[in-house]
Amino acid sequence: MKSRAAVAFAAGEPLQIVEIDVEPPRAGEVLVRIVATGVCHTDAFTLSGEDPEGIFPAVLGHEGGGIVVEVGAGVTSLQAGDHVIPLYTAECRACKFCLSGKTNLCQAVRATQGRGLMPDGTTRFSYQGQPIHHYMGTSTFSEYTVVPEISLARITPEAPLEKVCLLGCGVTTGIGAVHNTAKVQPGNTVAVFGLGGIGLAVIQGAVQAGASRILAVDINASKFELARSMGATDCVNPRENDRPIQEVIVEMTDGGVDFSFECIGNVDVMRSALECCHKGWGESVIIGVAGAGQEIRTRPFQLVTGRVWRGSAFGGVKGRTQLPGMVEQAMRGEIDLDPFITHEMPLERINEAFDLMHRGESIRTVIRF
Ligand code: NAD
Ligand code: DAO
Ligand code: ZN
Repeated sequence: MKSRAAVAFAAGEPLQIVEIDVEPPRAGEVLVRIVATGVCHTDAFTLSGEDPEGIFPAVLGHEGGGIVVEVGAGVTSLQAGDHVIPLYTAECRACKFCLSGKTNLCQAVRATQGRGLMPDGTTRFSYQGQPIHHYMGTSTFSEYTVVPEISLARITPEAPLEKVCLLGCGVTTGIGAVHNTAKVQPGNTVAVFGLGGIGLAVIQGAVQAGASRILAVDINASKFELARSMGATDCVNPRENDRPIQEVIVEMTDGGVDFSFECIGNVDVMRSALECCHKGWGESVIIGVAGAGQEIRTRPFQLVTGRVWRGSAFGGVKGRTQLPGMVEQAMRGEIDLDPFITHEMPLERINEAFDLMHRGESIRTVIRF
């Protein structure tokens, strides 16, 4: 079938809106009509050429919501008409990782997904006879996409897809990191570095967890108003301080915070986030994705003296099991998606969404098909 899609033909070039060919789903696969998709910093990271796994040409996009059109042979958990959120972290419920009870990092389709292919090693997308790669197993920048059954969370059809699509990445990542990775408790203090979609979701998660103080850190002061309205108690701009920001935070918080979250992808900020944690027990969670080949540094004594460095992918959330419940939470108003949606536009204007992000003017742009 034909599908309108925004294709990344080469790193560093704008996406091109073209009509691609999409093959029907094969065994274990599902054809989905994407209704809406968010545009995340990670899409921009891949498009920039910095992503070591970036492959071109490809259909990017990983924050979508859609409706099942057709299922391939052997698909049992979904049928046409089901409302779904594609998952860049699959959940097969059978691999060593899924069965460990310790991680959400299912590996069932990891190898082929990383090579921009479906699990059988081929692609369902082409343009003028030339193959186009998949991206993160989701490729939501196409009106029609093909996704493995194990990479789809079935959600209530009552949920507005143009909002809950954000649970496909940013909001789930931030809120999940607070509850599943850090396990923030009532009364804890929290510092959040980077107030994009991920950092603001961390703030929302910290409020849910009952954090007593939430320090919001960004070099773009225009982010502070929204951060405050979402529950930040203190806003800190590193550019307005002439000493390392970790020193400022340690002083503001009587020795450091209980938890910090790096939501930027900057290895120097990762160090600040670790070192602003309280001696003896403070924990820092890395969420941001740094450029290829970059490394983190600190003095080992920071860890010897009780600070802990962790990382979190998709907020530690098992998508098929937990995402439907998070959608229900959004429906009940326990997760507020509205503050994240600063812009909406049709697919034809998707490059504007990237420009807004690069200028720091948007939190999330939702693309409607
Ligand atoms: P974003 O670009 O919208 O937000 C980043 C924020 O960081 C901006 O407000 C920016 O002003 C601020 N910032 C930049 N440099 C700074 C500095 N030196 N000090 C303080 N603030 C600074 O990005 P986003 O969509 O919120 O994504 C954040 C990061 O999370 C990205 O690296 C993205 O790839 C990553 N990510 C990770 C996961 C995961 O599962 N681990 C999931 C989604 C996104
Ligand atoms: O299992 O090896 C693996 C990788 C799982 C993917 C984790 C991705 C987390 C960060 C990417 C940003 C997502 C938008
Ligand atoms: Zn698995």
